[in-house]
Amino acid sequence: MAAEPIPQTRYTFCRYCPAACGLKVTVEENRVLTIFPDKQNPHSWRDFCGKGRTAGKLVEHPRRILTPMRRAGDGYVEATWEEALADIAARMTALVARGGPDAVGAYYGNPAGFSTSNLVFMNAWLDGIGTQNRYAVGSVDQNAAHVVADALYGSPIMIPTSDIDRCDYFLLVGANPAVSAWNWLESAPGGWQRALERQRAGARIVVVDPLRTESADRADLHLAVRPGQDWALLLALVAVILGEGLEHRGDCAGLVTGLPELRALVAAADIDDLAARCDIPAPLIRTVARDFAAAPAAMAVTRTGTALHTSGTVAEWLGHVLNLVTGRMDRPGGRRFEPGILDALRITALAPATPHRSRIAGRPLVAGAHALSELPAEITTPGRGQLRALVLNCGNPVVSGPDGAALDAALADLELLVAIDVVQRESHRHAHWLLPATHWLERDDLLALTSGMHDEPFVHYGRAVLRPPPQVREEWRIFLDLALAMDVPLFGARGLNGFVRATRRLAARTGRPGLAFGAHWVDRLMVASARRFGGRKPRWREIAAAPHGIVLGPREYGHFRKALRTEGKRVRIAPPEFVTRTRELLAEPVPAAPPGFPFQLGNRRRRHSMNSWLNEIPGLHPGGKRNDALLHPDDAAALGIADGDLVRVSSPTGAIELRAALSDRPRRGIVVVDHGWGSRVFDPRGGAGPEVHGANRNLLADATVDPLSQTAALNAVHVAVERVQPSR
Ligand SMILES: Nc1nc2c(c(=O)[nH]1)N[C@H]1C(S)=C(S)[C@@H](COP(=O)(O)OP(=O)(O)OC[C@H]3O[C@@H](n4cnc5c(=O)[nH]c(N)nc54)[C@H](O)[C@@H]3O)O[C@H]1N2
Ligand SMILES: Nc1nc2c(c(=O)[nH]1)N[C@H]1C(S)=C(S)[C@@H](COP(=O)(O)OP(=O)(O)OC[C@H]3O[C@@H](n4cnc5c(=O)[nH]c(N)nc54)[C@H](O)[C@@H]3O)O[C@H]1N2
Ligand code: SF4
Ligand SMILES: [Mo]
Repeated sequence: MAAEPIPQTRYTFCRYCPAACGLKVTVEENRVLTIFPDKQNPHSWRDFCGKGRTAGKLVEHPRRILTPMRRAGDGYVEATWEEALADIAARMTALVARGGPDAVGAYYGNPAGFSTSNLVFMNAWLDGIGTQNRYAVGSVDQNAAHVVADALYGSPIMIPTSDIDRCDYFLLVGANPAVSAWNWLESAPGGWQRALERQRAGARIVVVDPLRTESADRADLHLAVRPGQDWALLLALVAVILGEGLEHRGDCAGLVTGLPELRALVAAADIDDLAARCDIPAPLIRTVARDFAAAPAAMAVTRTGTALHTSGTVAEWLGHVLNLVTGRMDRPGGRRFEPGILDALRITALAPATPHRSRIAGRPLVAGAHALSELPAEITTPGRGQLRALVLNCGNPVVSGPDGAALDAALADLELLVAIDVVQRESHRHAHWLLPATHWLERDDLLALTSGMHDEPFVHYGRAVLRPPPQVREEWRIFLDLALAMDVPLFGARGLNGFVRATRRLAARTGRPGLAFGAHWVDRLMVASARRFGGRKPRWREIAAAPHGIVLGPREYGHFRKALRTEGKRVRIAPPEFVTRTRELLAEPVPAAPPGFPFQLGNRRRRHSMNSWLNEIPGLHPGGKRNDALLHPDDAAALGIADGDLVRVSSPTGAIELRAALSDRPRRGIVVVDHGWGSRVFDPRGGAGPEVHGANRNLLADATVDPLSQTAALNAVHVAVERVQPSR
């Protein structure tokens, strides 16, 4: 009689969002039975959500790509890896021979950031080719934070973390942590619950958002700012603090340079004018400024709501300035610098990107990549350097980025489009090749390069809990194989390819696959260069043997100053380009709505969506798999729109149709549409029609960017709203 299969319990961490929640997974015959939070995880035990709970459903997605698939007419046929790699390598090599290295490029999306091996090997391959056609999700997300960190602190990745448990005053600007968890370029597991605990102990929470969000519901004060005008609010707060002498004398004298330039800027600003711009009464701004400055511990936190605007970098900068002038950097309850297990600042500085300006727009790289909004023109405009072959690595930019229609048309124009993904989504519809990627439940990932984003010194080697389907491969392996097949030197370093081949031969001869060069080598190298904690270096063996991860020590203060990569280790508080741009904003009126487009398009996330994916997963969004147009009842009444009516939301760039939902949560004059919906999921294996839920609000956004960070102004779109038909 065959033995009954026995469920096994395994531990790992979720890689959907930076919270990196520890998971307890029960597995039977290589299938997930249950996923629960890992209460033994010393770092993340407080957090968990339905996305992590249902992760097994994406693994078993009925439309999952399970083998390489080659386009054949309107459909796809299965192919072997040998065929895929040979064809892609030959075509890319020919394109490079014809048009130079920039003929081949890549866009990488958000999930790539949760896999160190993916990013390391993708860059090794791109460096081998020598292409500058690199595009990243940062230009629809976090570029403002990189640009500000680089200018103020001397490294684009020197991003502060939130010291939540000691904070007395939270100023949350353009963030909705009740839904999105406390993360952007930082992560504080259970961050929102921890902030609420502080509130119960007397701390105050102020939420700045044009929408009364779930976070605003719990706040002591909600400021319904005019969208895109956070910079004016933050500048006014700084002006009050400096004007009334409420600044932290020690830090203003000893930690920063450029204070006279900052003072000159705020002296030129008029609080009443700024108040009118952000539409928050001046007396209220003064109160917030005084309370913030007087709180024993406080932090200002800025996020995507402020960043996705043409003024995003200025707002992000002024958020840092507010913390700096009130002495909140590197003090309990403020914003700390967490060095992480590796000196990532030094590692990135060792391998700086070659300075490069984009061919058409002439803009520099930000954190090693060009802006997504430039991609369509770089594909369609002839000339040397024209992009002809593109890899989409964990991305869905047609839905997550601006002007998806233009990008979709450009992708159709490529000679070669390769998508590495779990399923075929909207952006992959013109792909010549679909390459099957592992789900994170099927791969090992070391939280290494991003460990400084966590709010305490933490390391976790997340193990695969499932064996991947036989033809599914990890991204690092795909990039390594492509580099070998194209015969381009990995990392741009001569000699490495020969070494890799030699290790592969050795592995084959000895029957020990671990001897072949791969991601686990890089993981070990990283641990070998780890910092000391409590006088001791963490060792590979102990990290590899710790299923719940290891908190390496207490939260420490004092690393911020040491980590600065500026002259004299002083923060450059008033970079001239930020000051100049602020003066420009001060000289301009609040951007007026173009005729015919009186509304501003707001944006939201939902607890159970992850940007443009997971919406189709069964069991998530029981309330309805679609996004609505959220309108204030007074605005709706003026337009003759009732709850549930079908409405058309249009801009000069595009139009979408969806249902109206009336609510007093948005401020008047905005219509809020959740992003990430309206992405088709195709069925390349089964050939069934696409599945789609909701509408893609980013079709309404054009290629306008914040000039300082090149971030798409996705939250600054002006639109019209009209009723299409009465509700049934
Ligand atoms: N209007 C508006 N637009 C926004 C935002 C907003 O707030 N408002 N937010 C922006 C932000 S913050 C972000 S981060 C971007 C996201 O932009 P993107 O990263 O381009 O898009 P995602 O929707 O995250 O798509 C991720 C893709 O990766 C695939 N994937 C998931 N896991 C893996 C894996 O392990 N390997 C591989 N190879 N593929 C995988 C998914 O199936 C999906 O197709 O969207 C931005 N767009
Ligand atoms: N459930 C879930 N969690 C996620 C994600 C997800 O897709 N789903 N994505 C993850 C990712 S990639 C990221 S980067 C983080 C993002 O984390 P957050 O930045 O906190 O993201 P949101 O929840 O979109 O909150 C942004 C808020 O900004 C507001 N806003 C819009 N325009 C303006 C404005 O002009 N000024 C101000 N002050 N506010 C404005 C919106 O109304 C919204 O409430 O979340 C992560 N966590
Ligand atoms: S998606 Fe949910 S379970 Fe996964 S890391 Fe984020 S908060 Fe945790
Ligand atoms: Mo993001």
